[in-house]
Amino acid sequence: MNPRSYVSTALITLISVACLGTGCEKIPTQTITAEPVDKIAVATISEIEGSGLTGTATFTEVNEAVHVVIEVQNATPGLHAMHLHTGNSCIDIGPHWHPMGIPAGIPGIPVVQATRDTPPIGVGEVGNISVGEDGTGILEFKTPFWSVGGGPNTDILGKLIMVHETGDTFLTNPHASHKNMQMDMEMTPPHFHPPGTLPHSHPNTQMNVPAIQPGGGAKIGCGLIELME
Ligand SMILES: [Cu+2]
Repeated sequence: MNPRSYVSTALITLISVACLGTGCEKIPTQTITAEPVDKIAVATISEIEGSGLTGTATFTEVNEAVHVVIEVQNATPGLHAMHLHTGNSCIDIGPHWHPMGIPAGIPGIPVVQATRDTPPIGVGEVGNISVGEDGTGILEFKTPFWSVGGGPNTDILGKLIMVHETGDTFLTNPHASHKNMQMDMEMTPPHFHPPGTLPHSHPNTQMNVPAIQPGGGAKIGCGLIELME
């Protein structure tokens, strides 16, 4: 036996022993999973304070952008603002997610409308979903400003998707911080609540609730964005 064939025999023996120890089936499996796979995150949206709203959101990362499909049911007809919040759960929702501060882009431009040339006011300012008379609505868009498990300025995993009772102007961020609340109060016209009614607790079909207001009013639905298993 020459030295080269001796080495080959030794290698084959080593691989054979490795197969005995770990199971040969694992070797081809590892090769297959090295192929890139879509990263998909999902959120199940549940009602807040008896609104009755339900919904789902899916986020699929494709070619450095995220394809988003958000569906809601049992909502009041009209526009409903959606934001991403940083809290731990729908009980502890925290402020809007704004890793780059507000405004990071153009006031009035939420993520759903934003492009690289016209960036959103903030990456947590999703947009307004339009709900029909049957109480359902679908919002579908693609954005380069989010990722599924990417860097801290883009990663939507672990954020909360929040649905509000009305549309948002996306000109300011009323519940991100005290500083922004101050800014919003200066820019927001007075919002009238009749005696005996709770602020922001009414459905937006009533006369005294605008179709669009800064922040979108009361929170009516919430879901945690998690990686799909
Ligand atoms: Cu919000």
